[in-house]
Amino acid sequence: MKKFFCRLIVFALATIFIGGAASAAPIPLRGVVEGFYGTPWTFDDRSDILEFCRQNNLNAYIYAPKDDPYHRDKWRTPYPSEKLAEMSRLVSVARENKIRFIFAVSPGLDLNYSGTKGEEDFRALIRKLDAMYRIGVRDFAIFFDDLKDEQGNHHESGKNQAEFLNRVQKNLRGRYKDVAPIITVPTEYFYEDMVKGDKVKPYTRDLAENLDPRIVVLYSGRGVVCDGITDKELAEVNKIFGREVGVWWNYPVNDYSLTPDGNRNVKLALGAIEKLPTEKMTAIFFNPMEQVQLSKIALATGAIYANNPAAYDAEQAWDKVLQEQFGSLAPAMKIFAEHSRHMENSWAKVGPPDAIEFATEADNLLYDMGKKTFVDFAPMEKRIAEMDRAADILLTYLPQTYLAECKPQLEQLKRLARADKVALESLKAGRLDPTLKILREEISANEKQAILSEEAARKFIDDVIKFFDEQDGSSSKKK
Ligand code: LTM
Repeated sequence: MKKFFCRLIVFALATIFIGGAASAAPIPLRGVVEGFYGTPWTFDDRSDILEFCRQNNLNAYIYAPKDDPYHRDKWRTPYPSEKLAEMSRLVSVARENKIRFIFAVSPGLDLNYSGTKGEEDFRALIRKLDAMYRIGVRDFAIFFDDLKDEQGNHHESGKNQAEFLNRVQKNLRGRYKDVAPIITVPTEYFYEDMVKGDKVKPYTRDLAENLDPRIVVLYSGRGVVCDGITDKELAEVNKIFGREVGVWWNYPVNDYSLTPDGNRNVKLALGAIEKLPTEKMTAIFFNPMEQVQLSKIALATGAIYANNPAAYDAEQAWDKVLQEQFGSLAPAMKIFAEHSRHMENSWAKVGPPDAIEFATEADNLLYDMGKKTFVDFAPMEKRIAEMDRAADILLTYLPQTYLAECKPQLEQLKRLARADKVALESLKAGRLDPTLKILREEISANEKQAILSEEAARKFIDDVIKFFDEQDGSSSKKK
């Protein structure tokens, strides 16, 4: 009997231990891809991020800034000596922090695949990678994303690209025994672009069929910027490529416009990473914002996710990270960040909804007003006052490095709080205060620099104006 109990305990402990250990398995390759459009990070930003990666148990960084001319537009041109020297220092910082420094080139805009020009281009690319090898880089990536023309077409052959990538990989790994398998992003890099109906499109099919199975493929989910990836979706793409693909995750990147006027970087993505696969994955890279300090909120939650996907709880991780990064300013920062998490336009949708409680309370309030039942204004009053106070606290006490990244957004938060207050007072008084429309215009004018809380604090202003407009409409009809 004693023996039986001993075995039972050993079995229970083993189950807990093995079960726990299995679910706690980190994604093997996990890190940051500096892959956004806009002003590339500086040497100091990158050094800071490499240290941040170590502190958060991320193990890789991909150098792929779209607007570094030597990465994409002028990919054939070697880095000038001072840039190379800077890169060399960066590679040392990565090594000191035990972070894999992955150097990427995006040659797809004008790469030749065959003939004399093809041969010259292959040599030019190898020269570029060799220069990086000499300064200590051992990981390389060749990206083919974003090559579509105005009509949404691309002219790449999947087979040509695969053969090109295979040749690069063979050349490098033939000469250097310490170079890791290369990483790529295809031209059709999101699921909805890989398939037509229930068929894999020819480009993706040919790429997948011909690509060396050791080459790591990254993709961005159902869309370019999308609302999560399920385990099933990931399995589907694994099947297409006949390997475990990795993820290039487009949050918190904010280099795309949220409004038709084309202004980028105006909304900050300050939420947690969420809705990503919980089962086995080979690699994940988070694409950040130009705003390096504020990117760390989402990146740190991404690190928690990548170190234990099965146990990840986005809201919990978000709270923890805000506390760690902002200390006594965390409560104010949480209010600000709550109004700036969701990114959505006609083709992009990602991030938890903004200020859910504010939005729900505002809707309920207007509903009750419409029904002419008892309305309790106090909770909303408190919420708006907190918003205003949070903006003041952050404008006063945030360190300059952070403030430089979010002053327009904090000032806009303050404008929203002021207008929301006038909106609420109007509801209380039963008539629209005309200053609300002036405040709304001021907010709209500033949306070229700063957008927040479109479906919560910002919407409340429109909804209240509409409420009174409708009332005026129905009372004039009655007359
Ligand atoms: O997502 C990928 C693979 N490529 C580009 C990124 O460089 C860009 O930052 C994001 C977000 O706009 N979209 C892309 O298509």
